[in-house]
Amino acid sequence: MSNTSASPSYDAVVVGAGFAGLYMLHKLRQLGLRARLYEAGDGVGGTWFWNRYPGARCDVESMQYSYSFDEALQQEWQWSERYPAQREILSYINHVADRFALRPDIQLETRVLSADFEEAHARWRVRTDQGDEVTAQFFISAAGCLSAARTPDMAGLDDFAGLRLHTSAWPQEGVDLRGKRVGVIGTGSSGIQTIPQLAQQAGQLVVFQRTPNFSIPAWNRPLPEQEQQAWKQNYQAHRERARNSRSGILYDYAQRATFEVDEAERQAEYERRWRKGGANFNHCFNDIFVNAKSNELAAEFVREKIRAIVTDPEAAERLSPKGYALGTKRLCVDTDYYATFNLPHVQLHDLQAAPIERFTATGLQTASGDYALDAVVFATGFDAVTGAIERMEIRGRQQRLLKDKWAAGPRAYLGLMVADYPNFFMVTGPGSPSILTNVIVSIEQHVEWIAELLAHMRAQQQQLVEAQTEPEDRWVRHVAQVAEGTLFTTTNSWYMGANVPGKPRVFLPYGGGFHIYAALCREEVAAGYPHFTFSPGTPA
Ligand code: N01
Repeated sequence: MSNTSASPSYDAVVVGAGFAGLYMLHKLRQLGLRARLYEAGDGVGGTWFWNRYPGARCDVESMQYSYSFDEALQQEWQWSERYPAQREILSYINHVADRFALRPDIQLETRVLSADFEEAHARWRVRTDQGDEVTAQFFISAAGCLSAARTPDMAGLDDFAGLRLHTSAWPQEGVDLRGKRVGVIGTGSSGIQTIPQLAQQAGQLVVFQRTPNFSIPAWNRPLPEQEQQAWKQNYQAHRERARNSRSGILYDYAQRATFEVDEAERQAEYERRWRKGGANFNHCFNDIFVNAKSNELAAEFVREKIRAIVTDPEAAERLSPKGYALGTKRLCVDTDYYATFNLPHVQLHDLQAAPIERFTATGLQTASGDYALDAVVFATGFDAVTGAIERMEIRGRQQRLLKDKWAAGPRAYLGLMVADYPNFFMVTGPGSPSILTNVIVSIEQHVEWIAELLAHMRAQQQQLVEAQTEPEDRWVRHVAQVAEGTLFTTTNSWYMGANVPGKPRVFLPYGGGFHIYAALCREEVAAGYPHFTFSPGTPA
């Protein structure tokens, strides 16, 4: 075992300079801890640094998609639109990095390769792709839920001589696709946002769709100063109400079930939600995620909208999702998505009818014909939630690789800590509400919970903390049981790990609601952390 004294040492190493990592760093510094944050990109921003594809925009409204921890910050920042564009969010997060003077502790263009818990010293040894080797008491992953991008294995891909792009690794300098023949593979949130924008540039656009998705219009618009000011006057109260909700977002959560109202009232409610726009549609009735019949009515309403928008009935049918419940693949929010298929230079190719056979130097071949393409855009998603954590070689007690411990699915207590991985924390880890919520609300709750635990350890003169195995097992079972009571488990989605070949089919987030989860975390603290083991020094 190597000698710890030879390596630079920190109190904490944090991975990732997105919303989670930056706030974690800020809190660590407030505790007086020496921290090093490693970030693979050459700038801060995480998701919003990488996903620069045309049309990238958040589907949580601007006034809610921001930090709440600093009153002056939330009062001073001005948003320009109802839903923030990628560029504006990236400016905001850069502003935060400067405002709280975080940059000196951030090392960019550095990817963490491994972290080993060395039992003899009770410290983590962290190695990076830039040759750094440091030790730290605490190792904290803020690597993101949707940061390990996926490009599917496709025959002949390396033969393709045209431009190959991924929505989550869009070139910073932009790409000129004017007049080009462009193919897009994938119709999830990223594809649905970028397709209308690419259609404005491309000479010809072919959309390769495997599974159609449900999408609700954003009705994005400028955000008037007056509206912002009105919101800001009650900012803390709005934030508090959001934290007391299931998604951490101020949606209009229905109190009624679908069949408690008659057909006319139901349709009126769907229509009202459609006109309001956004993912609020998911909450039109309170049984939509648990009752297949209720869900089907809402789904059929959206299909009717698609049929009304798309003028070619055959294309409308192919764009209409069937065979899975609305919202069980993440509901998309768009600007002009379905209408884009009315444009004469936009073509929809149904991969279920004719799969891609192979790429060639000049395009790709499908079972029903060939396409000549100058550029291909992969909007094919991520190895979600666990991907970025598992891509690091994290070894806990007995040098056990976390990926091996998670071979049958991730295991973590409250999604925060893993038994046998002392002093290792995850922000928005598997088994926490994370991706089912306004992720910034979840991030703040996790970071504050971790910081409180570290302060507790200091007060109690404890050096090590780890989750116990039995509570972890119980939590993993509970997360699965909550999911089993919903329609989510009936669909092949990235929530279920189903988009990555060989990934265990496990519902990754905790679906019981942010408010309930946060209360459980508070109970753990109030009871004196009964499901964790503390130790004052290095183990024998
Ligand atoms: O990825 P996805 P995404 N051949 O996994 C298809 C967040 N986000 O980047 O459904 C052909 O949803 C795949 O098809 P199928 C948000 O949480 C938020 O779009 O597996 N097609 C699917 O259509 C979102 O849910 C925002 O059959 C293949 C697509 O690629 C999450 O990120 C914006 C294929 C992947 O869709 C991920 O969204 C953007 C193959 N071999 C993203 N493999 C907002 O805030 C995959 N596909 C608005």
